[in-house]
Amino acid sequence: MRFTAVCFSALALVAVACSDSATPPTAPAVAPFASRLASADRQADDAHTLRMYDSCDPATFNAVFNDPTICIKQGHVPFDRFIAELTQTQNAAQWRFGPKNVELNAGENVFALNVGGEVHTFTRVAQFGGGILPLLNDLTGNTTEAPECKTLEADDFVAPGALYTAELNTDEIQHFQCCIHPWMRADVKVKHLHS
Ligand SMILES: [Cu+2]
Repeated sequence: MRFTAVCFSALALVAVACSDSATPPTAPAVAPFASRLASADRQADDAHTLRMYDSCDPATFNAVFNDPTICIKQGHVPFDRFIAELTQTQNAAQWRFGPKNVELNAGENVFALNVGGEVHTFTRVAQFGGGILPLLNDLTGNTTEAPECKTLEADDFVAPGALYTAELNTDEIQHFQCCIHPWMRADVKVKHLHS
């Protein structure tokens, strides 16, 4: 089955990239996740922070990949409905960055806090495009992969409850997307102080 093979290998890569040890995956306890998220939420400055949302249903997502760590927070969208929504609309509306537009100064940091149950990335791209999972690219019409998604490093994968930091450059508009779910997108506009 092409989907399982493709996604399993890509997600296995994510799992390897996020883990320092070769121990087999075990279901993470809810308490560490909740406390990690609470601590990251306290650090987050709302004016500079986007949140990364999803609504994965752990029972069905984890069963598809036979991996209890794919989705570690209770969401409401079973895997088959996620695929059906993508097929019909090229979008899974609850997988998103919010807000989608932020205005900040060049040189400031923008933070992305993962409040979902899955791993996401917050990757600056010159142009929005496909990510690292061919099936999700195909279903959402993102047939050209964003080159920045091909050079991700281990610390570019943002675990549930984790806070990712990107420093803004001077480009007037900077595009950020998830390289796993390429319809998750946001624009940061850089303010011009002296115009
Ligand atoms: Cu994502």
